[in-house]
Amino acid sequence: MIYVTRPSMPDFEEYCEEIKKIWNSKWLTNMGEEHEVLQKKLEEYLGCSDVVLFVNGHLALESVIAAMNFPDGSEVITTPFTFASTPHAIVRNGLIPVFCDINPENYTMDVDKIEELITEKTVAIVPVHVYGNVCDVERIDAIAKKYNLKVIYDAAHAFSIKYKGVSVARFGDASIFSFHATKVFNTIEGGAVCLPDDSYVDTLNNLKNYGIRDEENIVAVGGNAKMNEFQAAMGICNLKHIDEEISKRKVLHDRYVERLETVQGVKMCKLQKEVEYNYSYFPVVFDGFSCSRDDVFDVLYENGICARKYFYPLVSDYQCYNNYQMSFQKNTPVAKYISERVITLPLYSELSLGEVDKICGIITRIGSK
Ligand code: T4K
Repeated sequence: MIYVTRPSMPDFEEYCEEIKKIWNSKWLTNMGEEHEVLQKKLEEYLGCSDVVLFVNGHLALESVIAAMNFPDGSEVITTPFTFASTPHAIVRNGLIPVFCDINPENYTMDVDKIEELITEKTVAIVPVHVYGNVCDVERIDAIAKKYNLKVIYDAAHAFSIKYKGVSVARFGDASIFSFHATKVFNTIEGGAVCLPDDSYVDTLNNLKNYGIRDEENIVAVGGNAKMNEFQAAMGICNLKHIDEEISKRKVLHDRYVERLETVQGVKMCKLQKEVEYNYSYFPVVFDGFSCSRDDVFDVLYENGICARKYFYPLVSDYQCYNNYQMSFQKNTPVAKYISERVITLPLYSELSLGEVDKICGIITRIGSK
C-alpha cells in the first residue's frame, strides 16, 4: 500500500545515540534533560517566547483552553472542517462549539462570517490552519480585539510555516502544534502550546503534571500530559532534518501540481501569497470531475493507494454530537460541499516521484473516461 503519510524517522543509529543518554541517566520522563533541550530548541525554531511540551497535540489544545478558565457553557467559534480533536477539546472543557463556515479557496475559517456568530456568551475563536493553509490572522486578530475574545490557533498542521516572514506560532493568544507520527515534524506522539509571553506557562505546567510545584506543594488539580524522554529524543533528532524534510515534500508537491493542473474537475489549493509552506498535506477537490470523490477514492484503493478523506464527515456531523445540547449552529454549506468532494493524496518525504506519477496517472485515466 501507499499510505496517505509515513512518519519521518532519523537514522536508527542517530536515534540510538540520542537515547543512550536516557539509558545512562535512567531518567525516562517527568521533564528530564531531553524534554528541556527540545523545549528550548523549539522556542528558538518557532520563534516564540515560550513553548510548553505535551504528550500529544490534543492535550496541548485541551489544556490551553482549560488554562484560560472560561465560564461553563461559554461559546467558542471554530471550524467544522477539522479533525476530531478541535471540537472535542472545546466540548471536554464544558464549552459550546459554534461552527463557522470555511472559505472555498483554502478551507480556513471564512472571516466574513465570524462576527455574525458572536453573542454575549462568546469567549474565544479557535481557527485551524488546515493542511498548513494560514488563516486570515490579521482579520481574526482585529475581530478578537473588537469583541475582547481570546484566539487559540489549532496549528496542528502548520509546524515551521511562516506568514510574511513571521512564524505562525506567534499569532493569537496561543497556538498548538501536533508532533504526531503523521506530521511533518514528529516526536512519535507529541504536541506543544506556543505562547507570546509567559502568562499561561505556570498554569499549563500544572495542568500537565498534577499541579505539582514541588514534593509538598500541589497547587492545582492538574492531570498528566507530559512528553516523555523518548519522545523528546525523537524530536531532537527530527528537528535536525526538518529543512531537508520540507524540501523533499516540496518537490513532490510541485510534481502533483504539474501533473494534475490540467485535469478537468480536479481543484487544488492555490498557494497563498507570503506563506512559507511545510507541504504537510495534498488536498484535492473533485468538482466537475467525471465521477464522484468516493469513486476516485475506491479506484485509488483498488490500486494500492490509501488516500484519506480528511476531513469528512464534518465534525459537526459526528454521531457523538447528535444528542448533544447543540444550540450551536451547523449551517456551513461551503464546508459541507468541500468535505463531500475532498481527498488528501499521499505526501511524505520518502514517497517517490514515480509513485506520485502513478497516482496522478490513475486520476488522469479516470478523468478521461
Ligand atoms: N488538531 C488537528 C487539526 C489535527 O489534525 C490533529 C491531529 C490534532 C489537533 C491533534 O493532534 P494529536 O493529538 O494527534 O497530536 C491522524 C493522526 O493521528 C492525527 O494526529 C492527525 N491530526 C489526523 C489528521 O490524522 P488518523 O486517525 O487518520 O491516523 P491513522 O492511524 O489512520 O494514520 C494515518 C496514516 O498514517 C496511516 O494510514 C498510515 C500512516 N501511519 C500512521 C501511524 C500512526 C504510519 O505510517 N505510521 C504510524 O505510526 O489520525
